Amino acid sequence: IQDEGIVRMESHTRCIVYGMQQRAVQGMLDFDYLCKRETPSVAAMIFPFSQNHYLKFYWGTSERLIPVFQDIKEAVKKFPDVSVLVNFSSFRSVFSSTMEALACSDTIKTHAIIAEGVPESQTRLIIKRAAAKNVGLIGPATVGGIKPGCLRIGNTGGMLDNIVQSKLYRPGSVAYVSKSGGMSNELNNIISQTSDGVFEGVAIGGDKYPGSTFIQHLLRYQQNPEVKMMVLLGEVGGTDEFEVCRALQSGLITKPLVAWCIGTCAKIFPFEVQFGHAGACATGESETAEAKNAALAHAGAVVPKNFDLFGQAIRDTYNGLVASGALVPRPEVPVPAVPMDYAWAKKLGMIRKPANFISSITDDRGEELTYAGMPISSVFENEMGVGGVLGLLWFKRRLPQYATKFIEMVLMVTADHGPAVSGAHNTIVTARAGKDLISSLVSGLMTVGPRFGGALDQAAEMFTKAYDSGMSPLEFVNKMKASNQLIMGIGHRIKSTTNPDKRVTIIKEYALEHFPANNILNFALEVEKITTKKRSTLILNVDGAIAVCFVDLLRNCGAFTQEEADEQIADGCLNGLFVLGRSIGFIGHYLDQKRLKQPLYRHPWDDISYMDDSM
Ligand code: Q5B
Repeated sequence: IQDEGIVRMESHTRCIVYGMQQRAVQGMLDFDYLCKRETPSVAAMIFPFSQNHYLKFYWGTSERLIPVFQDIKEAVKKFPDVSVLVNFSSFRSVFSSTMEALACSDTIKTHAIIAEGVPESQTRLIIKRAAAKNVGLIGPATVGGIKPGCLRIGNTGGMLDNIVQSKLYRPGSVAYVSKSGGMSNELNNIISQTSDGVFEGVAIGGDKYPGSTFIQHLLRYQQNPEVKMMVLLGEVGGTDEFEVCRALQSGLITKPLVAWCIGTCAKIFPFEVQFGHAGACATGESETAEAKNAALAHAGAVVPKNFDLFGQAIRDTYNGLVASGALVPRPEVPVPAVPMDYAWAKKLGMIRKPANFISSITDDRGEELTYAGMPISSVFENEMGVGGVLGLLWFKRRLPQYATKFIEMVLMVTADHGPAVSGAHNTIVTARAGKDLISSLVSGLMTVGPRFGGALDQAAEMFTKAYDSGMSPLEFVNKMKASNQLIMGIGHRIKSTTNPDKRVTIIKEYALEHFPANNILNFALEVEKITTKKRSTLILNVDGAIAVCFVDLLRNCGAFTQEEADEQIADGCLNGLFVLGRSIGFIGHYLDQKRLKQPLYRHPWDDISYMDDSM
């Protein structure tokens, strides 16, 4: 047995991380920073599914860029100092990525393979190829390993506060090897409480064919003068512990070894139990935890009666070494400050900061999207329709049914008014110029303004102000004329008293029948009587009718105070109704033009009057 090809984690050891494991990489860098490493242990990452790019990570409180390569060959070439590959590929792809890395690199000396469930046949091929190249393996099915002051492989050691609690930011005198990655965390904790701490720990992984064995790591520890005692945590299944027994008996291992094999409870079952790890199943008496514990004790390891006494056994062994002078406890160093991620600190309620953004209408953070506090499923259960949703999102109110129906009617009557109106025309011309749906839609919407479709807000304001001031409709018309102002919501290019706008009739009649009050509408209808006497086209148009009815609705539906209703109008919600409704038509025109395969539009010369105003 020789230790060639097994990982050597030094304070200058650098890794390449295979896989888009940003949390793990950040965890490794945080560990480096806690240990006061001079350089980040992660040199680069590999992610075959994206182009080469950089990712930003914290280095303490500042930030560093780590390159991400698509191709492992390129990364290896760029970083010849890297000696460890931490491979997070899934069990499906880890074989090919490991083989590729073994083939393309002579500088990577250790592979940590994290994936669980790697087919045994593939693991054995990896082991064979790695041995031929004198490359050490940790895993598969492992978290990796940790060496305080030097290197943390992947997520070994858990959260940062756990690393601090287990004093993994500085080396101790105890080195361990464990099968289980999860239990290696427990060992970090136990060893930190019962000795001067962990010097190094490796979890070889729970598969039947681990890439490295207990004895390989124990022999490394045996040869390292800084390791004063060793800990082995095996488990039921496999026979690797017997190699350790032989090394103890032959004198290859002379340092104190505290050992335990987990799985003694297997005897309670009347059949062979397969525990969580693929390799954790005794296929014969010698593979039981009892048999291996007895053999280890017989060979000279310190083996407690049960796992509860494992910590005590480590403590007694450690104290004995200290008492004999064989071990001088490592000096304590000040506990380093742990830079805490903002998101984590906020979750723990430790920090606060004023938000740059406030939003009060929707929330998608929980299990279910909410509209003004109402879960989306309730929106459907209550059959709220588009009108109800608009009420929730625009006004944060659950409006009565007659109101939500009215909103839907508004969207329906404003949906389109033919291809000749300004907005539809623009949409069509834009579509025919080869632009996309959104550009064509936006081009149409840009025409919505005081003359076309965008008169609702001002119409509502003018009629409401006049009504609230107590002036008569005639006084209002005269006042507007005297100040040379057009009355918004009055007048239409083609509709008139003789060619009435059916849309206005629909809106008006619904409001008169269903709304609790129609003060502003009635005022506007009186104004219309006066203006149409001047000119038959000066009717209450669709913008005006919707606007005045909406003021009546918001003021009288019971969901708002008058101040709240007026504030909603002043904020410009009414033009929003036209924009929303007419978007349906503009999109229709865009799709129609595409369907009809219409060519580029060019306005005919004979429809343009060319004038020379210099004469
Ligand atoms: N006069 C709409 O004008 C239009 C007057 C007025 C007092 C008024 C005009 C206007 C206010 C804005 C408004 C929404 C530009 C219209 C819509 C959606 C649409 C569109 C569609 C759809 C029409 C002739 C004479 C002049 C003017 C006087 C005109 N308006 N007096 N108050 N409001 N209205 N916009 O026909 O003495 O002869 O000089 O700006 O509410 O956009 O279908 O097309 O669904 O897509 O070009 O329905 O009324 O009339 O400007 O030549 O004026 O009437 O002072 O008097 P016209 P003009 P005089 S709905």
